[in-house]
Amino acid sequence: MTSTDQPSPPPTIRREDYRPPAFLVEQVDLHIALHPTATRVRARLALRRNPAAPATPALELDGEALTLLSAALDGAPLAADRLHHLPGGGLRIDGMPDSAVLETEVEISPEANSELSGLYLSGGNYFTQCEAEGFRRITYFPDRPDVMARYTTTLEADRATCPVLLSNGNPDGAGELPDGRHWARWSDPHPKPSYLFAVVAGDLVAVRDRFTTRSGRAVALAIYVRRGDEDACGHAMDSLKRSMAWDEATYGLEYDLDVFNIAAVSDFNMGAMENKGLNVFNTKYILARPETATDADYEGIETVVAHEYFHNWTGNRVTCRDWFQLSLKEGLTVFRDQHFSADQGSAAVKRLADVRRLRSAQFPEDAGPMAHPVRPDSYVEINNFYTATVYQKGAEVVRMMRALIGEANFRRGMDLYIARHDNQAVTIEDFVRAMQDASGVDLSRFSRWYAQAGTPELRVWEAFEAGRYTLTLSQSTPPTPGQPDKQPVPIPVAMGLIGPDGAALAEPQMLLLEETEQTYVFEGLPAKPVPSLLRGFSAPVKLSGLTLEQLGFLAAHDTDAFVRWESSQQYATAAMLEMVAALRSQKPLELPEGLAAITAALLDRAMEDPAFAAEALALPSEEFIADQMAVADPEAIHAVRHFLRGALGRRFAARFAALHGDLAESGPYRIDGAAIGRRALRNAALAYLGAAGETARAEAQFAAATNMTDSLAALRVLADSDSPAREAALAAFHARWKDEPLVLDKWFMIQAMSPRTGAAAAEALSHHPDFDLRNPNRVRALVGAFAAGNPAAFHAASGEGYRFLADMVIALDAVNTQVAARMVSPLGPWKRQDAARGAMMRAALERIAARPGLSKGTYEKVSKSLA
Ligand code: 0A1
Ligand code: ZN
Repeated sequence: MTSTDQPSPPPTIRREDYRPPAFLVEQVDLHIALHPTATRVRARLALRRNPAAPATPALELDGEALTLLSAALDGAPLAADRLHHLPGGGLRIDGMPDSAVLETEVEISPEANSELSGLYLSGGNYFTQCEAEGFRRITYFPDRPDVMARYTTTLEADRATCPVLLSNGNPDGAGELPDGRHWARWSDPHPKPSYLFAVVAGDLVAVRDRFTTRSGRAVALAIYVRRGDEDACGHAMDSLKRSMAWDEATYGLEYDLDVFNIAAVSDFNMGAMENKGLNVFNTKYILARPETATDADYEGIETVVAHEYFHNWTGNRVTCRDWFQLSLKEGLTVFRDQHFSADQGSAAVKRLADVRRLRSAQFPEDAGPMAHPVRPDSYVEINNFYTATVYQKGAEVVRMMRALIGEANFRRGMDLYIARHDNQAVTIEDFVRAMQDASGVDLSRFSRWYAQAGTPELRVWEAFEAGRYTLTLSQSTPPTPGQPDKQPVPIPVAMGLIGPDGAALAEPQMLLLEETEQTYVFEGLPAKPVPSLLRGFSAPVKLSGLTLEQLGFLAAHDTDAFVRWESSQQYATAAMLEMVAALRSQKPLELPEGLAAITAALLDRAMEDPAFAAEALALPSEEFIADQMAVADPEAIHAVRHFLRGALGRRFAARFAALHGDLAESGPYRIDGAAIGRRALRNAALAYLGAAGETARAEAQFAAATNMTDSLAALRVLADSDSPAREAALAAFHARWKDEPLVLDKWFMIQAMSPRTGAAAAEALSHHPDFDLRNPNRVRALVGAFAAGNPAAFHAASGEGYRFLADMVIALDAVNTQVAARMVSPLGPWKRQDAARGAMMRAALERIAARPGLSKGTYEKVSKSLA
């Protein structure tokens, strides 16, 4: 390459290029001698030619950041002319027989691994992360999910610093070695892909419990944490046992090993990982005490513990053929964890939270430069596709499938899927086929949901004459990158008709909109009904066409909690968009009386279901309003929302104050749904009072709080205020919690998301001694929260917010490329901003793109954003 040549862009991997592996691995025996800078990994692979693949003389193995010490085939050292190092770090071995035993030894440095993929050190302890392609950073291997093998793992380390030695499967021996070292052997009877391999070693303590499966298998449960955190594992353990029982009761799926271990680590790229028999968790999703964790944290723990446990069948026993099939395990498993959490408390409130999340994370993704189908067609870096589309939209697609074929057929379909494909690596088509075969329902058209990106838009028209009500529904899906033209998708629309007095005028039913437009006729109605559509959010679409009057009516009268909530949100959205327009033409802002009436009605009924009331009282986010505009106006949106919160707070001050007083907690702290709902409503009232300028209550609550939910809610109000108590409260919080990393994350996050924090203040926080670019939780708490959760500051007209994010991405890309690439997302939708902001966002992207040596993950995000 001459000096003027650009390095060639990293290759695109395409789904259509899938080829079965040339060789399969039957057995893997690993011996890992742990050392911070020089860990030795010996691997013995029993290989066999794959009868299902065209014969090739060479074996290719993936490898990355490995130093090869030796390689032997069937006991004989491999001659140099048969062993070739490949450009990406892999190996090629020529002249392969049909079956062979390959033995390699490599050296790796866990300490040098800031990528947190492969084997790394965190707080002096060893952890691994192998999904998606981290196993190749531990040993040479065909590191792809369709190579499933049985593993034994022998670990060896210093006994004093590494008393705990864990891997997948069941324990299979342990003993002493000279020089203060010891060993332990693990053996996993179930064939698995390499991405489910795990090792945890170090000075950790176990919190233990037991579970007996319904067929009588005794399972020893353990959660490994750092000394001092043992008292913070109760909720995680309880969630695990409830998950195990739920999967037996709901799907007849039992656990399949003698032990189930979880280890918690504070440096982790994601939430948690479902390694076979040895889940590894971000501490954020394990540790909780009332003083340090919020109700949302408790709910997050329950959900993530369940999610990783459920992967044991949907992901591990039946896994993915290739990474394009990621939603096969992720969409299905999110569907399962959502269902589980709904069963634990209020299903309706859980559904609102899930829909809110889908809309805030997935809808924007589907409308932006990285839009992709639930089953993508191509990628550059697979780590960029652990997305809200693959996870949350994937779960919605499974949910719709269940609605179409019915619950009983869905259960039969799950049984068939697992019976057919246990111990196989399969595709999304295999899953759909099982559902189709079990139900007899043709799902070929439905499969478009997996293939087509973009959020379908559903429109409603109505006519009423002489007792005959005609409802016309139409759909269209906007173009997305690489997919200019879309076909209609089958949309299940759960609905009812409501009469003027609020009574149902027809039985609730499920319409199926399969074509671009369909008309449904209802005869013999006594009066013109209001249609209640998409009950329970029966499809992940955008609905429009109802009038403000109808929305107000539904918010007050519908029997479906989702439609009541949705209608009040849609009403508020419409009102806020009008106010943004008013503000832009220099008109004074006023509290819309219709919105005040909806709020009054919500307050009247608030105590019937406090959790629901808290959700319904929250105004749509600034991001959501921006998504409804052709060209966003972050300043005006922020001003409108700020004004409205203040105006509602003032109008209903007495009622909010009464709620806040009445809902004061008495007795011990509890984390059941009722108690969580009461705290949520009480803190919603506190926030409205704060918005109206009344911060005395927040000060008192902050001083007296005995749980983190109340403490943080009060701190948020103070942080968003111009009260003199703001700085003192932030300083007191820091002083009290400076040694609790998960709480310190909250301290960063509150400030990052506060409208009082400008881009310059966020930048200043990145120089705080407690900020750490190597800790993904801390980066998400400051940089992620600022860029995604503080739109007014991020989109500051000066461009400082964009510059700060670009600086952070560039710095991060040298430390942890996965986290760096994730942080690029907020710069993506530059076409949705005005010309000046759009140009500055582009400039920030171009500055990142121009960096020499950029990782392929960050390159993919930046180049697709610029396209
Ligand atoms: N399978 C995990 C998600 C996960 C993906 C990648 C990771 O490291 C790069 C870690 C976890 C889940 O769905 O929970
Ligand atoms: Zn998952």
